Amino acid sequence: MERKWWHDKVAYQIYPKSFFDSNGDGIGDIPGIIQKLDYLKDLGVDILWISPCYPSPFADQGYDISDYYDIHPAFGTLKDMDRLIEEARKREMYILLDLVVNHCSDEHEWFQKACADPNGKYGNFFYIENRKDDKLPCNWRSYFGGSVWEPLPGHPDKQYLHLFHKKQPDLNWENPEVREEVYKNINWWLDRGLRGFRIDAIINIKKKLPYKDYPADRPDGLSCVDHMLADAQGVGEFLGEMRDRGFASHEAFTVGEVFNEKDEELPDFIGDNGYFSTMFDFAPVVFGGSSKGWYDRKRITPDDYKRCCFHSQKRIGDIGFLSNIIENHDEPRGVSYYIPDGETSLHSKKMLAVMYFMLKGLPFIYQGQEIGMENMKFSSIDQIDDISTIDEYHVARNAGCTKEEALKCISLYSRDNARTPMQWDSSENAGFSSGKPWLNVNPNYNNINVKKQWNDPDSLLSFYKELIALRKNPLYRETIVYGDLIPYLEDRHNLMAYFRKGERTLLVAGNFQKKSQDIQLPQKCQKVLLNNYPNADITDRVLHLKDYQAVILEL
Ligand code: TEU
Ligand code: CA
Repeated sequence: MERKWWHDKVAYQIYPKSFFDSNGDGIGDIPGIIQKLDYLKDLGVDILWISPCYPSPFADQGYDISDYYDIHPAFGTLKDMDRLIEEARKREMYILLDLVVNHCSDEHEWFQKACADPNGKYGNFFYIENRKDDKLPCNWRSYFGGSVWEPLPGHPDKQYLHLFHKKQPDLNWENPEVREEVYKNINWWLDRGLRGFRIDAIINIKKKLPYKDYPADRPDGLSCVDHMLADAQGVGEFLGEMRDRGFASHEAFTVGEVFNEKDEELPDFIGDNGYFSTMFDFAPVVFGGSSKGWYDRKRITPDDYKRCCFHSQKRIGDIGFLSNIIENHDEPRGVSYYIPDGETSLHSKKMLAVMYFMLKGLPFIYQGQEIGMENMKFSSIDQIDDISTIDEYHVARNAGCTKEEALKCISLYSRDNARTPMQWDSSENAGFSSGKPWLNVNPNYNNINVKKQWNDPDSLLSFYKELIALRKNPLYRETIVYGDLIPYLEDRHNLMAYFRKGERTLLVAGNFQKKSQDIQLPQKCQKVLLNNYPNADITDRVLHLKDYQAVILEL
């Protein structure tokens, strides 16, 4: 694996709408991000991925873009974005934006023009089909529920394809003119000083054509898009072209949101000169998923979590560099999800942090994760904004769940868990906004906030700072960034332990339960590098781990 400038960095995801509101309208904004850059710098992060902040009707919270060359006025202006890029650069930080090009908004002028003249140039920017005796071209189910086909506005005889929401029509990547538009946009942003992109939902750009049905997997007679994607060949041609025509000239850093990739494709995706610099490891995220819906999902256990991480590490080997996460804006809070119910504590939160952060790869921190923000307690479906959660609620109800059962399962997985405003301090609205926040603040903000944790050496935030500092410590950087990952005592229940072996040998061990357990050390411990307890109890090479204790030892 070729070494890259970004391998030893730490990345951080900002969901701008919920990060920091500088003008009291209840919506986080770019000037708000600029005000918090020093906080992020002091935390130690280098690369900032900012979820979409382009003009958008917000049907899917900005993942429905109506202009790729501007900023939504609620977030600020292009000038603000230029200033953010510049202020970040001064602090040796790098900005990534979200590249959302599987689809645009139905309010984008391309789609408006396609509706005005479906047979003209822009009709071919989308997937538009004639309607024949009420039979749909295929039975694919959109990610947010219902058929992927929707009547084309103004043309009852035609319909268009949307794998996501009906306000997110899919762009026709088979049309070279569409691809040219995408590359033009990529270069336009890179010319402005942007360092790169997080690439949204990219596997979806290749459709299996001509349209055909797949086996129905729910009573609605529709079939999850995954079946079609598994069957579609040739996404690599588009991705290679995008790399060469879009990313290459500026050596942009890119992180792909890739699901469903095949093993043999990994070198093409993130090997040397891959389509992307890196991609997220979603193995723990998708674990337990059910084609029936969230209500049928299997909850991940600590042993499952460990196996997912180790499996990904083994699979990727030295091919490339994965990006590791415990949460993002599409997922529940990691501490509420990966730690069994009732066991969330400062110790267990720190343990989870150590476990994922020390894996080989690029660690991403999602806003609020560093202070241990938790899932929201939703008491009614009316408190939910997210379209995906609302759909899953109805899926659960239609499958026979009571209101309470449906609410319980969507509360566990809802994307809104991660989208509640960032908790800065204990003042009104958690210091996020002086106005009414667009989404309710989690009422636990008095206990969980940045201000409270910043000067507390025992806080989760201070612990994250230590973890980041360790990754950058010249004595350990080489081993933490490039050392091999070798699982230790892999089959031990509720223990996650692995070596990082490079210049030095480190042992990372976490007791993923309240009950203490002992492990035999293979070698003498030279030094305790990090510990979520004041002491590491080691006698005769036996390490005694307390309730959710995690340590990083140098052997
Ligand atoms: O997510 C892509 C994706 O595959 C989602 O369907 C994901 O599985 C879903 O959010 C689970 O509820 C990306 C973005 O991260 C997401 O926020 C967008 O909604 C989606 O693309 C469409 O742009
Ligand atoms: Ca604002």
